Amino acid sequence: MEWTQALKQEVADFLLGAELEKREVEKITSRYPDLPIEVAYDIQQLLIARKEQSGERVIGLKLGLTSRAKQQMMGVHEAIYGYLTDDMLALEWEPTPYDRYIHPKAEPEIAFMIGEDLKGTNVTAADVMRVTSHVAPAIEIIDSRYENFRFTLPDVVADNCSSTKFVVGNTWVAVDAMDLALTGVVMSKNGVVATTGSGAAVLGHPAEAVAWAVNKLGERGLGLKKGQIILSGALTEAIPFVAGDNVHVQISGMGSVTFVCR
Ligand code: OOG
Ligand code: MG
Repeated sequence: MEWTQALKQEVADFLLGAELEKREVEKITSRYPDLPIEVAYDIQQLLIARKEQSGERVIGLKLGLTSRAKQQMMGVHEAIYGYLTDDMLALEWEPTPYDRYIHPKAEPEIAFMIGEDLKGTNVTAADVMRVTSHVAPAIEIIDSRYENFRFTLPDVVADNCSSTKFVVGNTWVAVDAMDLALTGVVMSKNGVVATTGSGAAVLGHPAEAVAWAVNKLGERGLGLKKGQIILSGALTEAIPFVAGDNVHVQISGMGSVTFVCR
């Protein structure tokens, strides 16, 4: 079949509609089983363009499915990237209402603050570390628009990688002060430990994951910009939460961050 611009736009608007109306929809590949991954990234770009038209601003990038735990949980074997907008940024201690979500889950992440533009197709983890000014602990809230949180790789890419909210801790640490692979993480819900992991869970080193995304963007002539925030991917599996829950993520050497849902 032919993926015309009009069809890509239709799919982008379908997913945006699901997000706005907070309802689950059938995955795209049920109707279009041959959706190529590159077309899925085109749809994602159109979806982000719509958000920009409605006043949202792109402030960074997120990686997804970078750890074996997440890949096994979702039944896929490749990493993905999507965009973060200003509308997705929640402040720590500022509770977000549960009714803005469909079926949300929380993930512990490392946020990279990018201090210089970075673009290319041979970018290494060392390049990423060089342009990263600081890192901080973060919590990403994912909320797939698909029924039962089930999808294939092209589905989740088109859906901007399930993104909906994120919170970044307020202690930013110089990146050269950290061994990001050995860094340990503990995620708790309502004071009870839920998952544990380490930086090495993310493609061996979180900066490797970011380098992977920069090279993928490079194939499209895109790159990272100074001032952007990059979430390098969940360090453990995601946990569901409900109204009234709080999620706390502690990362050794980086302090902690809390997300509150009301
Ligand atoms: C896709 C997004 C995964 C991560 O950090 O691995 C993600 C999903 O699991 O719905 O954000
Ligand atoms: Mg994530």
